[in-house]
Amino acid sequence: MILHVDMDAFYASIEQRDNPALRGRPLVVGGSAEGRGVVATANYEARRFGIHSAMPVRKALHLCPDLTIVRPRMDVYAQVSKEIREIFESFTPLVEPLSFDEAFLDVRETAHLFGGPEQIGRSIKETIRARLGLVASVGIAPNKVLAKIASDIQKPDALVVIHPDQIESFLDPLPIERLWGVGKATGATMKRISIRTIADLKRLDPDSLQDLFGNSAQHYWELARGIDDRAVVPYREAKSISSETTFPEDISNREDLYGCLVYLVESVSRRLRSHGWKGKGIELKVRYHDFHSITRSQILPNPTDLTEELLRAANLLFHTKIPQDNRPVRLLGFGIHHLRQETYQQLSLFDQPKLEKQRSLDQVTDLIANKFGRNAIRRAEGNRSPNRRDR
Ligand code: DCP
Ligand code: MG
Repeated sequence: MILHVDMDAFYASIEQRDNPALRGRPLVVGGSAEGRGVVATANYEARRFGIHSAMPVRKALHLCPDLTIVRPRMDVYAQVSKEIREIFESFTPLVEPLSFDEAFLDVRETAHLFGGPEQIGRSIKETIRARLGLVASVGIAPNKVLAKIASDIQKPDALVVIHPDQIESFLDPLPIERLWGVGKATGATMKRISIRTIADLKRLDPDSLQDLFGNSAQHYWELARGIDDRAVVPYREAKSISSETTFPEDISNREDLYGCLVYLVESVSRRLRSHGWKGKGIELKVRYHDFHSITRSQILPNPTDLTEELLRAANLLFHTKIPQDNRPVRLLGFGIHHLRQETYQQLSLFDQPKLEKQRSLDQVTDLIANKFGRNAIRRAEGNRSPNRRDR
């Protein structure tokens, strides 16, 4: 399970904590009313007047003449942010901060140590309250998108759990604005064609989605079903390199598909070397004709930048973790994450000569490819890729 933790009225709650005279009254943290200051956040008392983030302070005062306006103290908020992150990290090393006041936590490996995901959620809330005098909302769900929606839906002071068998009944009735990443413009587009709830969105078939949303079609198809397989990536390991191909025509033959994978691995590992990075995590993504996608990942014992090693790992993932059926595939992707700049070599003496040979081979092929182009030199089992998107 993934947790999403988000502090309630973050800046405003800190101001009220530090100044008891402000408690129980409508308050915003923001710029000056004389200038063109905007509201950074409003406490829940002020929200009752319709005041919200990004509203001009002048307008907020108009809505609530009694409003207290406090200037931000960013250094204090940064310190609190650091303290909540330490609390998160006492429950799992896999913490991905999204902003000052929110983070995803992957607790799949550590939940059993603390009495399960729900108990972790409660303990985090209690620890934040006891140590920092602040209130957090927690969403717990099988993935990031759902956890993010869950933490928001009953704010403030909420703890919302979505179990796998509740995903559909939870999502279906929600207004589409609840979907993470659906902004005002997309929301308005959807409403024009009578898509108001997530259930409405789910009824659109892939072709209509493609017509309406182009490149984002896949994204919305998955969102509407609560599908999201992105990993929680701790901040310091956030760097990644990947490359993916959408084929001009779907590929059903597994050998052809493997050829494309070899191509992708070669180009990703070349880019890895050009940055002087090594990577430890590899990820394979397959999207089928009907928009279903699967990703399979693996952590290698040691970080590497050798094409041969990455290829071997990708080969194994491909042949053991991807169904070897003939379902037509529309997109294939390969990525490397957990990157770091490696200045020393950590090799067993035993492997050294073989690895040195691989390194020389990579150096020579990189030189040739840089000079004469990508297709001048490639592995025999690799395909040329007609259409590639790099990230
Ligand atoms: N913030 C800002 N400008 C915005 C939005 C937010 O400066 N347009 C700042 C102030 C918030 C903090 O970021 O306190 C966290 O943002 P949230 O969206 O989580 O809002 P709050 O924590 O204030 O309220 P909520 O209880 O809805 O999470
Ligand atoms: Mg918040």
